[in-house]
Amino acid sequence: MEKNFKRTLITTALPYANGPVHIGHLAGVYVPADIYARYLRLKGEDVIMIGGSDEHGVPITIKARKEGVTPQDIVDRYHTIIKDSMKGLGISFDIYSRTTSDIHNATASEFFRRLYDNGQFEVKTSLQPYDAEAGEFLADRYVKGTCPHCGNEDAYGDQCEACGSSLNTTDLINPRSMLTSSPVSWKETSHWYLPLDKWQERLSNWILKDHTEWKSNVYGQCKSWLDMGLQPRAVSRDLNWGVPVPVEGAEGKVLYVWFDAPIGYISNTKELLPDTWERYWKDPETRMIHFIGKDNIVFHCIVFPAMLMAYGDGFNLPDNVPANEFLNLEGDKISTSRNWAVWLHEYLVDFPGKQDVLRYVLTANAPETKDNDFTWTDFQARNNNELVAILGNFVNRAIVLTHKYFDGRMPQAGTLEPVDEALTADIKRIKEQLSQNLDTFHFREALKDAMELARIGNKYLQETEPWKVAKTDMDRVATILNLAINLCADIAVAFEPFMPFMAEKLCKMLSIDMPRWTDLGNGNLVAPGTALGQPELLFEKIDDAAIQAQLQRLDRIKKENQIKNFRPEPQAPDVDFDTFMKADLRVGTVLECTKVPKADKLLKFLIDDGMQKRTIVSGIAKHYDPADLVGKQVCFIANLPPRKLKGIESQGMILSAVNADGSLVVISPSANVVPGAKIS
Ligand code: B3M
Ligand code: ZN
Repeated sequence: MEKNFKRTLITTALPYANGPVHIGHLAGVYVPADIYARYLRLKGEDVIMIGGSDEHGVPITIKARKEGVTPQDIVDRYHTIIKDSMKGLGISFDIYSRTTSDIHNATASEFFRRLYDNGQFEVKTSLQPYDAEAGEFLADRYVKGTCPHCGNEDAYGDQCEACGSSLNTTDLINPRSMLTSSPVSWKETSHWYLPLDKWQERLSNWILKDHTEWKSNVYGQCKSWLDMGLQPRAVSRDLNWGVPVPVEGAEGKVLYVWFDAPIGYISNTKELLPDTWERYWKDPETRMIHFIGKDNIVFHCIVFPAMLMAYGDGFNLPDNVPANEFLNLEGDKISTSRNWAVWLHEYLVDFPGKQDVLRYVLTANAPETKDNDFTWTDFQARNNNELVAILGNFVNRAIVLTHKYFDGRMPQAGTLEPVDEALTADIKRIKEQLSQNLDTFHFREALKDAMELARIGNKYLQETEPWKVAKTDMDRVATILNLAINLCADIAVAFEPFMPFMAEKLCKMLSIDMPRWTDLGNGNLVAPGTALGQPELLFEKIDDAAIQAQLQRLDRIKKENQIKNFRPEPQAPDVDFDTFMKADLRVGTVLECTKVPKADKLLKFLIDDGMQKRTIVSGIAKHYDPADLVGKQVCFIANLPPRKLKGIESQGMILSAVNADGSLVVISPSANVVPGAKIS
């Protein structure tokens, strides 16, 4: 059902202020939301985009405890980093606030209280993990114990990070408190529950019948929740960090972070527009769009709408929730705790002035329908082969040629035929497709459409060859460059939602203000006679060294993680002493060491074993430069039957240790010994 709306409220998931934001957050939420907001603004629509930091919840208290600081210290630190870096990337929030603000506290508190007063909650009592020594209840993440599946002794109450299984605290063997390490006891506690089951039917009708147009990943997840049957959900916790439960006798209890966080959208709107905020939340002619990642779907499509229904008072429900899937990094899941991420604030330092490149690459690889992968080589290729070679190239040619033939002034189109209607028609067609893709949240496709404008520009100049025509027909050259420069202006406006920095620079070069969306393709965005600025490059090549530096950083992190997470292999079955003693282990000195041709793993050693020169082939070529091993002493098994490897007879085996990252380290005696010394 197409409805006409007067205004749009865009909300963006509030990132937890327990770490900086990374490319996964950006590709999933902030870049698409910003594209959409900027597009609507260019169309002259009434739109606000709301953001802020989610500053409550257990992960923040854990981080604070680890660092020996207060939760407020943690959120102050990351709120600032997040806010500044988002601004640096040009994410155009109308407000970026935080859930520790007074206005949020008051709003969330009032929200809960109204539901409480109207009998919208159920109270339930249950046994919860408790640390008797500390006198505190324990969140799942504060309980550690042995995983019943893999035996890892450091599994958390909600998940075992060793085997990946998700757990309940009750599953853990010998659960202990992370506060005091004392064994967990269980204590009764009461909490308020929002009976989602009560809203099941309304939610079902609203989503499954009225919103069949939602993205299939979102619709599908909602359907499976609804099909399973909704259950009451606790909206309070025993914790000392959060919005206090505003009810007498609720000391030590706070609102569950997922109850207060979405109310943050309301408090932030109030903070932005103290007098008119209700227009954006309650007027049926306002539509609300939630930009989120896939792990937040149930909270935004089921829990928060149920909260709004329970509150009443005419709050709108979201019109759409275009949630994205996840972005991986170099084939692995992005993870804050494992530092497997490209952090926005670091990117801005490593690649100054290249905000648009990241925005472009993240949009081109946006995980809109399935998980997608970010790789540094793709980043480089898209910059060099698309932004530089297609987009930058076209704009540069058009402006340089105008300087050459018309002294940098926008020419009046010539009077003679042909007028190149095909190009004009193409631009109109692309604009339509682009608008439609933006309207339906297909931003990857939309970006391709915008890029198509640069492609047809290049093709046009290639085909019309104004540099040749200039010898005979300046009237025609005027037509060509008039069209080309106008196309540059079309490009500025078409790309503004995606690459606002480039778009602004381009407008400056064209000496125009940013055109409106309606004017895209109208053929007179730059008035004849306008003095263009000097042509500047819009993009520059990214060299291999910059990419290598990023890959090396990731390599280092991977190694660090492997060492941190290393668990030795279980011990092998016993071997009897006599059998073991049969192995003749010796020390020898490396006389020569060379690569084995056509075998990338093998090194050929010539070893002085005290009696003779012995050849041994060893599979450690990936881990050593052969020259570095010459003169070293190594340990080897002397009495293995000879074996042929790549045609070379190997007389023994060199001993190496296998490190956490799979690398091999040759075993040497701690001081030099005579070649041939026995190891016993
Ligand atoms: N902070 C979870 C997340 O960052 C949560 C979103 C809140 S949106 C109201 O994934
Ligand atoms: Zn496990």
